[in-house]
Amino acid sequence: MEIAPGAHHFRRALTIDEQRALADRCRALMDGPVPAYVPIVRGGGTMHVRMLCLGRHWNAQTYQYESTRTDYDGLPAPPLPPEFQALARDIAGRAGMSLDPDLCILNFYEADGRMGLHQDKDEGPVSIAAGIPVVSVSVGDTARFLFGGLKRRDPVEAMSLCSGDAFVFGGPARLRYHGVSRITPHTAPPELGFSGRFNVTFRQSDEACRALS
Ligand SMILES: O=C(O)CCC(=O)C(=O)O
Repeated sequence: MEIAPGAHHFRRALTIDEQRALADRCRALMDGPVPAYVPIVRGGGTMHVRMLCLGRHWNAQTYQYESTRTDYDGLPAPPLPPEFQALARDIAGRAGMSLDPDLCILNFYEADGRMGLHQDKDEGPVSIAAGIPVVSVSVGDTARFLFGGLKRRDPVEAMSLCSGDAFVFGGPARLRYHGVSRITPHTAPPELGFSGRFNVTFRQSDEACRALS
């Protein structure tokens, strides 16, 4: 469903088996040798998610991507698995867009997890000007997702992102503000056997744009 020009919400884009496989992979990565952590942003605030970046690390102090986590433990960002890239390409294609992701941010939200309204604008001017989309996939508890306009104070639309949903925003929607105001606990499909919410977003950097041109 296109909810605004360039913004698409796909309900249950993933089957329950695909959701389980994605959650298992996210958990293994987040508890792996380069573990997820709770970032502290440059204003000093603590984020309300556990985060792990793949491909390159998004530095919460400089708001830039880098190869090692210089704002935390100096470890290198793990590579982006090919099956994650394939998933993101496939979902972007369903929205009629093209994405060759080299960046991925995994977030895990506990029951009290949230994320303030923000723009995704650190992937580079070329990628953003081209409207290359961000592809977001969610598994687990339902989130109240806020989707605003191009200015922070523009009105926001609230929608539920449920387990298996995908959300794509590119083209004229690429810089729209968005965030998560709350998680509804105990809404994950019981077959998944966990509570909390994984959200995976895929992005394409200017370096990846240049490598393709
Ligand atoms: O969890 C979500 O649905 C949104 C995540 C997000 O906005 C981000 O990672 O930049």
